[in-house]
Amino acid sequence: MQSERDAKDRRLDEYRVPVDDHGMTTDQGVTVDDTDNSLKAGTRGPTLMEDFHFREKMTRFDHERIPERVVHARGSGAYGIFELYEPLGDLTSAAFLNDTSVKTPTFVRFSTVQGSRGSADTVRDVRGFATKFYTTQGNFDIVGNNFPVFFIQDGVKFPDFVHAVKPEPHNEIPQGQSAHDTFWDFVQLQPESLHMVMWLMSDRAIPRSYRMMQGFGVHTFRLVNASGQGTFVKWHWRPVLGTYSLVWDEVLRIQGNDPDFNRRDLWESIERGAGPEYELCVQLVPESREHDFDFDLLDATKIIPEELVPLRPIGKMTLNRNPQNFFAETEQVAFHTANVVPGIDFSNDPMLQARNFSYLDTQLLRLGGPNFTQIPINRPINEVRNDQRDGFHQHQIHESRTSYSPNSISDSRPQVRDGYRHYQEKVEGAKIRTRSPSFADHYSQATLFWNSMAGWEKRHIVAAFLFELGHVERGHIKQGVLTHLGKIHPDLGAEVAAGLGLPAPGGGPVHTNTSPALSMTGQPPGVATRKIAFLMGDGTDATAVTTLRRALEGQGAICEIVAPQEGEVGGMPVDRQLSAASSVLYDAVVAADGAALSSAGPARFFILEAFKHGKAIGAVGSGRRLVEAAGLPDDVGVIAGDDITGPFIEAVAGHRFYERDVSGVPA
Ligand code: HDD
Repeated sequence: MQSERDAKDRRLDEYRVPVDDHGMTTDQGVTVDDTDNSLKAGTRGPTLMEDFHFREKMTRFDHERIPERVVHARGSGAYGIFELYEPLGDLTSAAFLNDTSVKTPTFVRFSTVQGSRGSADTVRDVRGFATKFYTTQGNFDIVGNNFPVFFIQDGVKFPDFVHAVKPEPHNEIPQGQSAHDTFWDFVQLQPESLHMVMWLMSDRAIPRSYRMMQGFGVHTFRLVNASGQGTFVKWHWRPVLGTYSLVWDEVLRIQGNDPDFNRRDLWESIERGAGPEYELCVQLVPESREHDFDFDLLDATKIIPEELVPLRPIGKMTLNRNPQNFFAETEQVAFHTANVVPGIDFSNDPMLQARNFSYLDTQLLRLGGPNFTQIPINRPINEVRNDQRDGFHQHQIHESRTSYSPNSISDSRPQVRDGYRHYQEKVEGAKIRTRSPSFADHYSQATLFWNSMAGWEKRHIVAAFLFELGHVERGHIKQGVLTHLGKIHPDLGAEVAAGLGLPAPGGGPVHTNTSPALSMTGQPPGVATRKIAFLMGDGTDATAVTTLRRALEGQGAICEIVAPQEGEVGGMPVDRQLSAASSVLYDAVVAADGAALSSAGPARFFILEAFKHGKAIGAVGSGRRLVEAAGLPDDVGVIAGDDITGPFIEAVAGHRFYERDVSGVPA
């Protein structure tokens, strides 16, 4: 846990209700003597209207729910701090980007997009990565995702896109899935979505952890320095642990075993004091280079390849504190792309412009009126002073007699010198409803993504298309999507077509450019925070287990002992009983007993399933017999021996053995 308390944490003190032994009162502060029996006329008589405690308790309960977010309803939040590496005065006047001694408090909410509040975490979906910086100049939000592009180019299409991807209106099916007709119908008719769809079909859409995924502000924003000079900027969050994903078959099983998989992982990592860290990086483009690219910087369906404009790390965010109340903090937090501070401004990206309307608008409904900015999680750490007044749930008592400007009675006035000044961009043009021709190319970057994938990434993408299109009922929609896939790359079109039993769509010549940064290969290896299951029973060699366990824990891994019964095994406490555990909740498995477990079906399945998902399998002592009994083929990442410490740790650090042939594995 963090040692010093930041400004936001201290500010929340006045709203905190401590956990203490207290007598119950009504909302009016009147002592309650009985909350289990309503006031009745006689012991078996009707309840009386005058029972104000009953009425209040029931009314408050009846009104507990607020509308869930129209998208990104399912989320998890955490507090953190942001530390700047070096002052950026040449680029921006934003105070928090100029003073390296300041630790800026942050609150982050991660989310899925399609499903409702109670949906499972590990679905194929985009993940939200929204960050609120509580700066001394007010709140600055980066409302980003874990993909750097979006489905549409103009925000006016957002309701169409969301209606298409959400559960279908007649029966509200499917939940947490894009594998249905209306989504793919939108895709086939709106080819601007194709680049984003490639990301969605990749393993990026099933992150191992919120701690192991990138974040992107997506749009081009603008930094403005004290002399009023602007520089285009794209925001990137880069996880220090690297970017890692699950595999599809695994996520389907995690949904049943632990629907809160990502949420729990984030929470537990912070409770253990091993909260995630992300570097904030920027891609900077001087205004003079705005038109130097073969795509438009204002088009949110395009990346700036890192090979063209490298990432510059500017600071680091560490998430170090869990919220104390989910509703008060994580549910009520309100992000908004237009929450910017002096020195940060917008570009004319039409999606960004639309978002700058939508977020405030949606909070007015979701949080019940304009005073949602006074909800503790949303309040800036600096003072709020203006002539905005009244509305539902006004909490402040404004003593001033004037709420208009200018006035000659009190001193409320705009702050001409330090105030937020919008970037002075010269704009002219006819009023037209049209899309810029510079937004017209929908294929090149989808092709770039495909070309940049490793073999296993391509195989997973093809499999994802097959799963998704396999759930589409209408043939013409599948055909429409296939035609686009052929244009992205003939191989992609042909492979998906083969799986669907349809003719290959063909496709024109495509470029062969790659952007190596798009592939998830070559991530920083690491054992820290990986979860390892030790399958143990009465035949376990405790010494071998202890040696390996110490080495793994020394590098920050989390080891759990899984055994047929609770209690102790080999002198060590059992963390999970085998029937309540599943291999999909771990990153690697060590078979530590063969005598008792090799005849146990669940133990053999555990090993086989982990193998299928590309995980490192270790075997110590008689554990070798369990691996043999599971019938594992002799393959990479299956490590048995008297001292497996070095090779096993290396195998865990590499995350997965994607090249394994698991097509014959029955698990
Ligand atoms: Fe959005 C929520 C991210 C396009 C309108 N969006 C929302 C959240 C994230 C994003 C992370 C959840 C915030 C939280 O945790 O409370 N949205 C994005 C990204 C986009 C994007 C990265 C593309 C670059 N969004 C987008 C468009 C519109 C919206 C084009 C509308 C014009 N988004 C909303 C919203 C939500 C929202 C309806 C629902 C709940 C909320 O705002 O607070 O206003």
